Amino acid sequence: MKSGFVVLAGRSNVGKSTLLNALVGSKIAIVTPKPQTTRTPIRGIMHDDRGQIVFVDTPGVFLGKKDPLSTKLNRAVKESMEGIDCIVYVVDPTRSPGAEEEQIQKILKAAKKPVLLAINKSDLTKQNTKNLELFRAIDVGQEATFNISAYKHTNLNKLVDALFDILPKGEKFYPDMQITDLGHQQWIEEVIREKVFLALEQELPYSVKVTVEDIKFRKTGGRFIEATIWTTNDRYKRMIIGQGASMIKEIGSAARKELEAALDTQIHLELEVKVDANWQAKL
Ligand SMILES: Nc1nc2c(ncn2[C@@H]2O[C@H](COP(=O)(O)OP(=O)(O)OP(=O)(O)O)[C@@H](O)[C@H]2O)c(=O)[nH]1
Ligand SMILES: [Mg+2]
Repeated sequence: MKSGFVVLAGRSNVGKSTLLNALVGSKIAIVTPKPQTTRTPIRGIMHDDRGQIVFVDTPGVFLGKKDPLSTKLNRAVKESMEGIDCIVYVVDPTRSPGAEEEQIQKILKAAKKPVLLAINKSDLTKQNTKNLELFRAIDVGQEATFNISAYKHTNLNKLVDALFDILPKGEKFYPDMQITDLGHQQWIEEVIREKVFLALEQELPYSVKVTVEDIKFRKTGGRFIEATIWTTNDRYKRMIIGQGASMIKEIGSAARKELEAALDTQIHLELEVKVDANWQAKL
């Protein structure tokens, strides 16, 4: 038996969470086209005949802003490198490398762990583009480089084979049925936050956090969930609610559908929007 912890690291939007979900075979982490989607490291557990791999999805390294949220997210990436066995460095050749890649490479070198480079989104970059060459030239002392598509599951088996070669012999960390450390309530909050990110434009998503206030199991079956969408000012609050409450209805309906499908039960979801100007600073 082999076992160990593998961190998925890279800049925002490269597909780390998509890769986590693909490797574990279940949607654990939320995925959106917007940067800074992942806010806390989330573990996804892969069970295999050869052993167990605990993947740690991390927030993307993002240098665009110096706000308390970004500072916290960048710090979380560094902290995730402690006590792990290997790093999968995920890059996205649909964008050119920039200062963020340099920042990540510094973190990787300081971590002094084995690295595998995963050049993602190969479904979009099959032709040899200029960016692809730049990413292929990356040298962080990696053990190997893989062209993958997290979206289409391309070459993920090769990546996993290489991980099992690197990981030490060891016992399981989690029981066979467990695929994540994400708690039920936190998962519901994340599903709602994903729908907020998908519905709202530009900067607005980063002003938002979601908290579940109450989950009641109904005698007749189904669940009643009360949740709050927090934002930083009244103007944002009005935008999240939308004209005639159209936006909040859209968010609620999308979240409810996903929760119902995943839990296979009827959900009544009650959403309220509240303002807390300082929630990011309190993190
Ligand atoms: N075409 C294609 N799109 C992908 C692939 N992997 C991820 N994406 C898309 O890229 C976007 C970002 O994906 P995420 O998985 O949220 O990226 P992330 O690295 O976790 O982003 P942060 O959490 O913000 O750091 C989403 O729109 C995904 O659907 C891939 O292999 N191919
Ligand atoms: Mg993510």
